[in-house]
Formats: sequence, structure tokens, C-alpha cells
Amino acid sequence: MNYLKEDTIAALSTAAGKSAIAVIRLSGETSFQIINKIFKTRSKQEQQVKYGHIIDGTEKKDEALCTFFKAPHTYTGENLVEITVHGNPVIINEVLNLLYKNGARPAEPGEFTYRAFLNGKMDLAKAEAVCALITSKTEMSAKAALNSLSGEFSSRIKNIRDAITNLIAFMEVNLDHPDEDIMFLSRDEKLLRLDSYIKDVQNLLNSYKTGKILQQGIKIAIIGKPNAGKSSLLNTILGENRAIVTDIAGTTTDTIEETIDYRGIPLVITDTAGIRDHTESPIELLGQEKTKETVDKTDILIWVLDASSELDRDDAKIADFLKKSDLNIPIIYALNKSDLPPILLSSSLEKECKTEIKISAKTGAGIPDLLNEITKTAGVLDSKNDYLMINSRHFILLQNTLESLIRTKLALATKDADEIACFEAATAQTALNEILGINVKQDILDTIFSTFCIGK
Ligand SMILES: Nc1nc2c(ncn2[C@@H]2O[C@H](COP(=O)(O)OP(=O)(O)OP(=O)(O)O)[C@@H](O)[C@H]2O)c(=O)[nH]1
Ligand SMILES: [Mg+2]
Repeated sequence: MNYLKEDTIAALSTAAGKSAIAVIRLSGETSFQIINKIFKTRSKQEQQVKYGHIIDGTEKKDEALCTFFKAPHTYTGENLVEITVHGNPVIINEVLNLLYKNGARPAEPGEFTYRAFLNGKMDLAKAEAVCALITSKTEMSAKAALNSLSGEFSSRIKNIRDAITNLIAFMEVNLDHPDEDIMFLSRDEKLLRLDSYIKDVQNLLNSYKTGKILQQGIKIAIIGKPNAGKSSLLNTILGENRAIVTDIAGTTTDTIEETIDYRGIPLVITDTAGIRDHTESPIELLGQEKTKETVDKTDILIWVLDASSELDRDDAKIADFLKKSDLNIPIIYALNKSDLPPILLSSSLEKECKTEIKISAKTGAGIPDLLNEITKTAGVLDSKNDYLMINSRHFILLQNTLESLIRTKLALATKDADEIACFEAATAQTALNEILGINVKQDILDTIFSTFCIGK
């Protein structure tokens, strides 16, 4: 992001489209001068929120409330104005164009938060949490993002980094005075301390699996032969008639994806076209191709079987397809139509590493068990109090930190390798700093902030 920091920037910060109100943000040195050219108010007081009109020359464009925030105690650290107008796209465009005409320029994606980062209002991990919070799919994932935003994650990282800095200082004393017997901290004590930092890092790394699931959801594909009840299962889980259900085999020809919030965990469920041994329909064949693509991108498979009939050639075809795909993902057998007399014998299923649950998409029986099994299989931790890491960049950097700390420990345990130990500990320190945004390369910053939406 090579745009000049000196520019004053403006963008719509609320969602585009029609709404009761819309908020336009204006940030930069000249924010107050610009707004004074297009906002007329009778208020003479030094209050922060002023009622008035947006004007173009003498022509009134809209009623508005402007909230003035004076630098440096603002979101961006700069003079900032939040202009609240009526949420009509025509008005919003007019106001934005007036701002641009009077000296502001359109903000780039994430540029307000980028400025907040540059002005030291937040570290990089917090800035990333802003984006995570906005895109959170459930209450639980929003809470995890909010924890990061409130600085809990950053302070854990800072604590580990500062402890390592301290350890490096002790190690350097011994390096500088190899012949003297200065031992502020014994080798054993240093190793003990390292162990505790390694444990802290490991704890954070372990929380990522759940954190990632909360942020991105568990991707689940419902597969099975035609008429097994896949679409009925999707509808029952959603509690609405989303997919067409008929007793004609091959009803679903395209994939249907829906997300539900199951106890705070987003479940991204895809209903697929039934796979069968033989079909003439070119549409069905295309649908089956799409089913295979979906299966490739999924975390868990639910294979719906019709338990009111025997296994047949179509089931064998699916088993064959799964074997050939060599998928390394868990499969849950959903033995559907359990409201009908059971015919399919559980013993006829190949059950290596697979779980079976009896369900009825028609009556809803067994669905809570199935949903429970899904979260259990995905390995979601009970995360009521624990901190959760949600960001993949942080995960990779913490993995690097862990590796460097383990190498530090190995070097420290070996005599005459103190220099290497110092180097490795410093590498760990660098990785932790990078999480916080210290000495991060510009292209990395560009990549992070470009994923933000405009106005944030
Ligand atoms: N008795 C009973 N019938 C069911 C159950 N689940 C689905 N059915 C019926 O089975 C038929 C097929 O259901 P669908 O949900 O369309 O099956 P599908 O697997 O999506 O089929 P395709 O889209 O053709 O691949 C319909 O007549 C459903 O009413 C169940 O649990 N019990
Ligand atoms: Mg279907």
C-alpha cells in the first residue's frame, strides 16, 4: 500500500445498499477543513456530534449528523469525521463525490485500519482481528476474534517475546565472558525457562484447530446414492425446505451449500447429486462430477445410506469411488430411514475408522446425535474460557517460533553451542515480533490489508 499517508481519505464504512442510515468515514490531516466545506451546522459549540446539512454550494443534499474525533485519540490516530446520512446509495455517492471534490481521495481496502497500525493505535495482530471480527460467522467465532482485538493474544505473544529477550541477555553474558565464572542463570535454569516458553507456544498452537473451525466452519459434504435421503437430511438440519425432495432418483443435480450455526460452530453443509452406477442423463453426470469436486474440499463426509433396503450396486460404486479418491477425511455413515423396518445390516458396512448413526431425515430422529458426532469428529475443543488462535499467519509464525525454541534448547543442552542457542532464540524472537507487526515487510502488510473491505 504505497498511498500517501498525508492524503485525507474517505469511504462508506457501513454496508452498501439501502439502509436507514449510512456512515461515511473521513480521515486525515485536512478532515475538518474538508467537512466544513460541505457540512453546514448552526451548532457553535465544541461538541463532538453536530446536526446539520450536507451542502453542495447552497444546495442541501441531505440531513446529517457528523461526529468529530480529534487526533490522536481516534481510530486511525488522525483527525477523523464520521458522517451519518440516510442510507440511500444515491445520497451516499453524492456525499462521497463532494468529499473527493473538496480534497479527499477514496480509501483503499483496509486503509483506515492500516493507518491505525502505522500510527501505533494497534499492533498487526489486533488489526487482523478487526477483519476476523467482521467476518465471524457465529457468536463463538466473534468472541474468539474479540479476544484478539482486545489485546489478549498480543499480550500473550509479548510476554513470551519479552521472556525470550531476557533469556537472550543472560545467554549473551556468558558468551561475552566465557572464561569468567559469571553465572547469573545456571544452564539448568535456562533450560527450565525454555521448557515453559515452549509449553506456552504449544498451548497457543493447539488452540488453532478449534479457532480455525470457528472462523471458517466445518465443511461437510452429504453424499450417497440417489433417493437415500441426502436432500431430506439437509432440509431437516436446516429446518426448512431448501432442497427439492422427490422419490425420483436423481432429483438433485447441482450442489447446494448452506451454513448453520450449531452451538456457536458454523457448519457449512453441502448437499450433492447422488452417485449411481449407471445413468443416461448428461445433467446427472455433470452433477456427479461436481459431487466429486466437493468431496475433495471437505472436512467431513456424511455418507447417507438407505437402511430400509439392502446395499446395492450404487452403494458399491460409492465405496469404490471413495477408495479410489484416497481421501484422508473422516466419514460418518448416516443410516437413514430408520422409521422404516430395518433391512440394511450394520455388519455389512466396512467400518474401519468410520462411525455409524441411525437417523430419520423424515422424523428428525438421530439428527442431534449426528450433529454431535460431527463436532466431535472435527475435534472442536470445549472452548468456553480458553483463548483461541484464529489466524493462519500467526499459526505459521508460532510454528516457526516453536521450532526455533526447540533448537535453542538442543544447542543449550550441548556444551560449546551457546552461540547457536543465542541465534536460535533471536530467530524465535523475530517470528514473535512479526506476529505483532514489528519489522514486517511491506508486501506482507499489503497482502494483509488488501483482504479487508473498503471503509474498514
Ligand atoms: N420413510 C422415510 N423416507 C425418507 C427419509 N428420508 C428421505 N425419504 C424419502 O426418500 C425420497 C428421496 O429423498 P431425497 O431427500 O430427495 O433423496 P436424495 O438422496 O436427495 O436423492 P437425489 O437428489 O435423487 O440424489 C423422498 O421420497 C423422501 O421423502 C426418511 O428418513 N424416512
Ligand atoms: Mg437430493
